[in-house]
Amino acid sequence: MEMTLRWYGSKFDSVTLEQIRQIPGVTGVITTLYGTEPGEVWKREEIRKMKQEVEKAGLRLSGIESVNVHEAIKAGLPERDKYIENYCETLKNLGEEDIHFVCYNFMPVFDWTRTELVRKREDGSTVLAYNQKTVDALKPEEMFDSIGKDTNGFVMPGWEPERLQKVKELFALYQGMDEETLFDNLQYFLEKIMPVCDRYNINMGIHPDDPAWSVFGLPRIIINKENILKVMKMVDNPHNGVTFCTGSFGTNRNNDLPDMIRSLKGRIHFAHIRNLRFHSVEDFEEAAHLSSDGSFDMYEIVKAFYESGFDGSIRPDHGRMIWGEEAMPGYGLYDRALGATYISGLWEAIKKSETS
Ligand code: CS2
Ligand code: MN
Repeated sequence: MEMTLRWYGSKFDSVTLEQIRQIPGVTGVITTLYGTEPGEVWKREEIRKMKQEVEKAGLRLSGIESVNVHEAIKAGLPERDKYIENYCETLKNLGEEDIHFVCYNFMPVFDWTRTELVRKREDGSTVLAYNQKTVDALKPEEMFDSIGKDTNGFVMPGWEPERLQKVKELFALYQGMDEETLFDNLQYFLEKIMPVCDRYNINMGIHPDDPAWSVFGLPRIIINKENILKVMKMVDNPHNGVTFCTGSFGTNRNNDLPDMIRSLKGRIHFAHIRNLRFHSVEDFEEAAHLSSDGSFDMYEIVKAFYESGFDGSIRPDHGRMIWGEEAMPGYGLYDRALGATYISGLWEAIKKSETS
């Protein structure tokens, strides 16, 4: 297991590599080439520059989150082949620069969805939160406004303003699409990229849909145990793996997280660990990582990773905003650093009790 932090690059992140390096136990970062559009080929020189910057700070570039999948691939449009070719070219360039892990998602139109980015908690900290009734009362384009206004001036990945202009067009692509078709489109994509992954030893990790159910009537498939196992089987290659995000799969209270982690043994290449506090099944907020602050048993979750021999990277997912920090919502330094050391502590304790 390697402990990492997500880093948005020196142009976009308020957190520096020097700060990340001082978090005990954190040895790597997960990053991406911000500013590239889905469908674009990543150039080797740019990948190399990014990697050198990270390594110069004494950290490892542990993987990419994300190489985004072009909407034509998800929607199965005729031009998808061109974009899949570009995706393969990007994977090849990453492989040649000795980068062997890539996270992506297969959610139509939207990445993660929250209704509040600064919900105030009783201790004065603020967190991202979700309320289904609020979503039900919104039009998709209004979602961009509500996400856009609370971001502390940061552009939220997945909610770039360019997407707003296209939101209606994008919705039209998925009109009437059922889940089976989305599975087929994912299978088509995976089958085409696996030879490159085999050749360059690249592990792909699909990120679950967040929240793990359909929003605004769009089809969503990476939502539960049955569906994720189906994806593993339909392209049965260890390079076809999962980014197991506890906060995303965990939005659905029927998902038994430790059981899912165990059932995906050998196929989880990356872990996002975060805790949620539920007020009802339709209203939750992102808590501190500790079990005592939310609704998940973090000890059981980390134990399931440990016992299934997980050897990929872990990153503490979203944290609270605390101590007056100004950063991208969910991605401040302080609470994620607390999360990283807490998860490392659980890991150490589990490891020692297993071997004693
Ligand atoms: C992340 C996702 O910030 C987050 O919630 O977990 O945006 C994640 O990076 C993407 O869905 C993966 O492609
Ligand atoms: Mn996640």
